[in-house]
Formats: sequence, C-alpha cells, structure tokens
Amino acid sequence: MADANHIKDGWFFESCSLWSGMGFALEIEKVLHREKSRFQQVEVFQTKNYGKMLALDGIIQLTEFDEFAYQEMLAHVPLFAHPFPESVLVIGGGDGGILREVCRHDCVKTIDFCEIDEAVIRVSKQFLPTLACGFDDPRVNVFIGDGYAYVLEKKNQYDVIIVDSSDPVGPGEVLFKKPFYEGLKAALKPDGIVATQGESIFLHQECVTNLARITKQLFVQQAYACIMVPTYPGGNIGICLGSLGPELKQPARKISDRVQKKLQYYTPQIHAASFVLPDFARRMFDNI
Ligand code: SPD
Repeated sequence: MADANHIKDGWFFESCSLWSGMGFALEIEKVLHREKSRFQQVEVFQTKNYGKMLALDGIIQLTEFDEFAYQEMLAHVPLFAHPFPESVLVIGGGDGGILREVCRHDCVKTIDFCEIDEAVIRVSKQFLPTLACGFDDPRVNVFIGDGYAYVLEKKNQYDVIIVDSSDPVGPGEVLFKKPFYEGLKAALKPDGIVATQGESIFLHQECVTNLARITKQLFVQQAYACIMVPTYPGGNIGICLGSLGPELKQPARKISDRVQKKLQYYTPQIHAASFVLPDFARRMFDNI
C-alpha cells in the first residue's frame, strides 16, 4: 500500500514497496471523490493533463489518458486468441474498462463479472462513465464478492477468464498464487484461456517469473505479453496468459472493421508483436 500522505503541493505521489526506490507523480487539479470502503481507500482525481484518475489505496489504477491500452489488450488478446468465446468471466476491474471491451465481442453470450468492492463500481459509474458503460449490457451478471472464492466454486464453465487485479500486496496477493491458478484452470472449459494482470518485466521480475512458472506447470501453453502504459510504474505492464488449447500469440478470429475503428491500441499486428520481448525478458522466461 502507498503512503497515506500521497498528496503534496497539488501533486499525487505514487510509491509502493513493490517498486521501492522509485516513485511516480501526477499533477492534480481537484479531488473529485474520496471514501474508505470496506476494503480500501477509493479516490478519483481530476489531473491537470491526464484526465480523471482512479486510485485504490494510493495506487494508480487508471487514467483516462491511457486506460485504453491496458483494457483493450487484457481483454482482446485472450478473446481474439480463442476461436469462439461464448462464456466469459471477469474478475476484478470494478471500473468496468475490461467489461467495456469484452462487450464488443458479439459471439460472447454471457459475461460473469465478480468484483470484491462495490464502491469501485459505484464510484466508476459516477465519475468514469466512459469506462463503466458495460454494466447494463444484458449479457452481464454482476457478483459482488471475493473473486478467489467465486472461482473455486466454478467448474468447466468458461471459455475465457480475465483477471484484472490490483497489485500483489494485501488482499490481492492470493490472486498471484498457485491455488488461485488451479481454480482458474478448473473453471475453464477444455479449450479455455486465462489472462491475468502480469505486472512489469522491469520492476517485478520475481512476481512475473513466478506467474510464468505457475502457468507453465498448469497449462498447455503459457505466454507473456507486454503493454505500454505511461501512467503505470515503469511505463509498462504485462499480461500473463495460459491456454488449455488455442495458440495464444496469434488471433484466431478476424476483427471486424466496426470494432477495429473503436479501438486505439489493439490490432492483430500488436497482438502478435506484444509477445516479442526484450532479450533480458526472453531469457528470464526461458530459464523458468
Ligand atoms: N500498478 C497498478 C496495476 C493496476 C492493474 N489494474 C488496473 C485496473 C484497470 N481496469
């Protein structure tokens, strides 16, 4: 968790034990919302140059400036790698950004959505309507509760599971451990794909290699994709993927012009390119 005193002289400072010795700051114009929910401090700021910003326990979850990069990639890479996803589960991501992207897929018939903190959904609907726009889609079933417990109850049900977690500190830590991934695997149909928030190849090497090791042990295929996101620590974040069948590194389906025109980051080319990693990272994964 970040220091509670993360606002100073009109600047929001993000620092965290996970990327110690480094910080990131955004100039803010206004605190739009602040509440202590049952689980965390939920804050929305109007920044000077990066639109609105959502922070949980002092950690930036998104800015309007670059949120599309993360949401599009975490949703569309697994969904386009799957030849015909009908049943999708989204864990976390109460801001609704991932949901917005999943809803763009006409072949998807049901979207179960499990978020532990109702406050994140409520606040996002109020302050971030361009993200929280998928909750009224008739295919969406919202469950407020613990994603870990939710997954353990599901067997053989989903084509794609997307985990949009915060960082592995505090309660979120269990979502980065093997028992959770065993649960994800059991919840997938035989050809299913899982995609989880995979932190940074620069800043979180232990976490990233651990996720890769777990997915390699449990899934038929494992891969890691990189996304550029300036307002995340180090300017990048990754997706850890596991597949029980389909090839992950190439889309299995064509994207329609209608959908492509609405996107700002994902293309079939960037789908494949995001798996081409800098050499230090390639070696890191080769050695797991
Ligand atoms: N270091 C912050 C990682 C945040 C990942 N989740 C973001 C949620 C956006 N939907």
